[in-house]
Amino acid sequence: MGFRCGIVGLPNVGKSTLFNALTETQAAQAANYPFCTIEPNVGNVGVPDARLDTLAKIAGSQKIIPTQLGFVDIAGLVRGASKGEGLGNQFLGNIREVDAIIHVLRCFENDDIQHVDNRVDPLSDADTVETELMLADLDSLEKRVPAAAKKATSGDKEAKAMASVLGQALELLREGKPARLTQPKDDEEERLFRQAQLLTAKPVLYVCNVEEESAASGNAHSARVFEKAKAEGAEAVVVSAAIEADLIGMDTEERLAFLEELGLHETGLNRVIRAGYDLLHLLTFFTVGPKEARAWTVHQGAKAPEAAGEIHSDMQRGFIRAETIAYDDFVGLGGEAAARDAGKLRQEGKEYVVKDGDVMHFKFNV
Ligand SMILES: Nc1nc2c(ncn2[C@@H]2O[C@H](COP(=O)(O)OP(=O)(O)O)[C@@H](O)[C@H]2O)c(=O)[nH]1
Ligand SMILES: [Mg+2]
Repeated sequence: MGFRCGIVGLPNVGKSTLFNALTETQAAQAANYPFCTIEPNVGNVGVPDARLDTLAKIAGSQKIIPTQLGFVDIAGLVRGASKGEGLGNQFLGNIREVDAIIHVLRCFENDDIQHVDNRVDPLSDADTVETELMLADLDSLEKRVPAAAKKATSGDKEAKAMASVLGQALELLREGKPARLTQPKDDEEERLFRQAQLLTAKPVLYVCNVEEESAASGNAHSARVFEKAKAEGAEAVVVSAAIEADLIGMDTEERLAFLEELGLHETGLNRVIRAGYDLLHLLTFFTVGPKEARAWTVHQGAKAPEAAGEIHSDMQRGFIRAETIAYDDFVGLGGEAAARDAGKLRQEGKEYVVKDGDVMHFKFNV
C-alpha cells in the first residue's frame, strides 16, 4: 500500500541529515531486504519490531522481512512558500501526497551552521512552517468551499457532506487553527475529509534535533517543543541527527557500544520510524513459516480480505478464510502447531477486523 511520511522544516535544521541516516542505516541493516531509494529524496525503510524476531526464532524462519514505511525529504520551505516563493508549489504538492508529516525543528546551538533567522527558536520556526501550510489550505478552501456549497444545493448527499467538512475546516483556518481540528460527523464525512488532502489535516510528529550531548535527555529547546506537542495532542521525539549520521556504516556491535557511551538504548531513527508508524493509525500483522517471517501493514479497522490483499490481490479476490493466531498465543504456546492443538487457531471470515499482532494464514481460491 505504501504509507509515506514527509520530512519538512525550515532550511538547515537537519532534514537531509536525518533522511540520509534513515535510509543509509536501514539499507545497511536490512541486508537481506531489497532496499529501494525510489527517487533521490524518497526512501523506504524497514519498521523495527521485536515481535518479528521472536516469531522468526520460534518458527525457525530463514528470512526476516520487516514491513516498510516510506520517507520523503521535502525541500523548499521558506517564508512565502504558500504564495509560490522558492520551490513553493513543488513543496506543497509534495506534502499533499504524504500521509503524515515529520516536522524537524532545530534545537541545537552551533554558530557554524546558519539559521535562516539567525537564532535558535524552535517554536517560532514551527509557527513559520505551520503558517505557510495554513495559508495554503486557506487559499485552496476559499475557492473550494463556495464551489462545494453550490453543488450541495442540488441535494446531492455526498456534495452536502463535502461542503459541511470543508466549511468547518475553512472556519478553523480563518481563526488561525489547523484543519486537523475538524470533526467529521460520520465515516462518510471522514472519508471525504481525507480525500480533500488538506495539508494541515495530516498528523504531525515533531522531531527535535538536539546537539550530541543532549541526545539522551533533550534540552531546554526540546522541552518547549514537547509542551507544544502535548497541548496539541501531537507527538514529539528527541534525536541528534549528527549522531544518527555517525552511526552510518557502523556494524551492530560498534553501534551498540557507541549508543551506550551516549546513554542511549536504541537509535533515534528507530524511535522516529516507530512514532511515524504510530502516527498513521496502522497495525501490523504477520505471516510466519520456515521460509520467512514477515510483517505487513494495514489501516486500523481493516478486515481480513483487505489484509490478504496486501500480500496479493488474488488472495483478496478469492478470499475464503483466515487462519488466525494472536501473537501472545503463538509465542506463549510455542508456535503454530501448539497453538492449533490448544484450540487457539481461529477460522476467521470476511468480516473479521484484523488485530495488531495477528499471525495469519489465508485460504483463497481463484
Ligand atoms: N551540530 C550539528 N549540526 C547538524 C545537526 N544536524 C544537521 N547539522 C548540520 O546542519 C547543516 C544542515 O543540515 P541539513 O540536514 O542539510 O539541513 P536541511 O536543510 O534541513 O536538509 C549541515 O551542515 C549539517 O551537517 C546536528 O544535530 N548538530
Ligand atoms: Mg535538505
